[in-house]
Amino acid sequence: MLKVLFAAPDGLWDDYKDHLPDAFVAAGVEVDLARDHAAADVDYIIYAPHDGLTDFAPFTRCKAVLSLWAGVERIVTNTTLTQPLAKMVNPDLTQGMIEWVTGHVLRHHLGMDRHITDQSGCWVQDAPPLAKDRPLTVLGLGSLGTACAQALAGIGFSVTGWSRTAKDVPGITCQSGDEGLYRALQDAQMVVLLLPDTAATQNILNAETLALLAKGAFVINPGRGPLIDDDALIDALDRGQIAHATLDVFRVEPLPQDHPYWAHPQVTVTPHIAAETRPETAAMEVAKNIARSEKDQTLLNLVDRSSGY
Ligand code: NDP
Ligand code: OXD
Repeated sequence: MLKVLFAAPDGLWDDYKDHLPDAFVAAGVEVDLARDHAAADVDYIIYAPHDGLTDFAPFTRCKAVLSLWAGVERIVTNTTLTQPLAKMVNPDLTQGMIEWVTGHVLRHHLGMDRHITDQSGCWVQDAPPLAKDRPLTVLGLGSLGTACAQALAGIGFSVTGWSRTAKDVPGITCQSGDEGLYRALQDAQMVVLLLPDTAATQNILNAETLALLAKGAFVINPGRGPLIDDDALIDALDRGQIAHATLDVFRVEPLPQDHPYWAHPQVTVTPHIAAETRPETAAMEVAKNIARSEKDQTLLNLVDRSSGY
């Protein structure tokens, strides 16, 4: 019987302990699931960032580490981790992100705040443009970025997407590489960040790249905090180069109470809730991947250590 270690914060054990056994049965693998297997006995590790497990070296027979998170920046740089690492991709996670991104894009596109907060009796007919006249850029065309880009294009937005490698996504103008970044950001009225946090993506939105956007553009970041140079963003907000930033992720989480983002009138903070990994379907993904590994099939959603995601 396979020994699977659940190495994640306490609260997640409560969420997963009933779903995982059912998922293993459905995937046809016999598993002894526990939080306290001896390291040398462990076949697979189900992992979410926490302080309890930082040294992977003693897990000598472990065949793979399966992340419950899509973003793997807190584990991929761990030099003791030599086992294959799979990130979380899951339809519920993707759907959650589509809903969060679409909602916040439409809020800004339609100028909803003005009408929600101003009910003073002043009748000013300032209709928003149609989505097709609102150039919008999604940075990152992975599982989440592509799904969001296509959902927004489906509403009618004129969507450009940017990725590391060249892509061809129906309905999306695709750009890649350094030059592509400039083309993707130039005159964009909204930018959605769905990049991983790697050495190559940190501060990708900085004073120089923010200046490429159309004046009064909107920034929406459900990716990771370090993608944005915070000082440059606040400066761009104060100067009106950026009209509003909706931010779900931060360099330090929870976002400290005295962080300027909380008090800034043109910033909306949401507490890292854009897309949540749902235990029932995430358990199925993990079990499916372990079953694949046991059949000597390549793991799905393998992290490439050299690119860091
Ligand atoms: P993927 O790994 O599937 O996709 C990442 C995308 O970013 C790919 O298109 C990749 O390009 C692109 N990329 C990476 N590095 C670069 C670079 N240097 N230059 C240009 N493009 C680059 O990730 P997901 O779509 O699954 O998730 C994206 C991120 O969303 C996660 O890493 C995580 O940080 C965040 N997230 C946030 C959540 C929240 O609740 N706020 C929930 C879940 C995820 P290429 O296609 O060429 O490889
Ligand atoms: C994730 C996240 O990476 O929740 O899954 O941010």
